[in-house]
Amino acid sequence: MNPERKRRNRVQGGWAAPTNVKSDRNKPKASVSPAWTGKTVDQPTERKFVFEEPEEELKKKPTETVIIKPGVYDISTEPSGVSRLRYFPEFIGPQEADELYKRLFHDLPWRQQSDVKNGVSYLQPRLTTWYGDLAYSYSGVTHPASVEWDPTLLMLRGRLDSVLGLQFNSVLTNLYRDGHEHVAWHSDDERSLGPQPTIASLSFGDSRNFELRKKPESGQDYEHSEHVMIPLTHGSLLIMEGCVQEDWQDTTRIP
Ligand SMILES: O=C(O)CCC(=O)C(=O)O
Repeated sequence: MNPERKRRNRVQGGWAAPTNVKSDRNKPKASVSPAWTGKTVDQPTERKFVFEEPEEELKKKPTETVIIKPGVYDISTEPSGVSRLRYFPEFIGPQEADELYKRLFHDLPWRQQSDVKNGVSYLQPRLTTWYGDLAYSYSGVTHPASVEWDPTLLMLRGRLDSVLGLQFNSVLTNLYRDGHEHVAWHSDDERSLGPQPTIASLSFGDSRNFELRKKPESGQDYEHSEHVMIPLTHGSLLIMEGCVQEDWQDTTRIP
């Protein structure tokens, strides 16, 4: 294998106007059954409380949905509306993807930024660049506005705009240099991105796992929430739209 392909480079572009994914916010929501029931049993002389173990079904971790085929996937329809993924595993053919990978790897001004979490500053486990009309801030990192786009990114933006009919306004690129580099669980829900941003992720280099987990409803936890996994391949495109950033978190790790 070409040693450069061992590095995981991933280009993520951008944020557009809200999509026309239909919300079902006003539809009635099904009620949720309680997780366990305590049954009272009448006794002739006293009332006895009999505890029943929760049914095994309700305690089980929900299975993970794995997406590998091209298509449109509505991964949830509540609480805020439809959360939609669109996946194109071969958006860019392998030869062109090799060429684009090399150009992005060599031409972009990659930097390792510092995040701040709970008052402690640490180096991000990846390199990034940012292009956009506005500055972008998250976790104590600010990428200043940068309107002089790299030509390869500009070309890719044009292709996304024409295929998807959307006007992307910014791009955050991530370079994962080895299997230890990653992005931790988060949502791209910063106010500067506007409500229900559409995010297009283009990937180049080795495949890596992109995971989503549903934000739990009250009384539940992430361990028992729904999970979706997509092994993002060289040249693939993933679109996240509708309520994905509102109702889900994502992370990426090398398997
Ligand atoms: O590289 C990826 O696919 C995930 C990156 C990401 O979620 C982010 O930078 O916000």
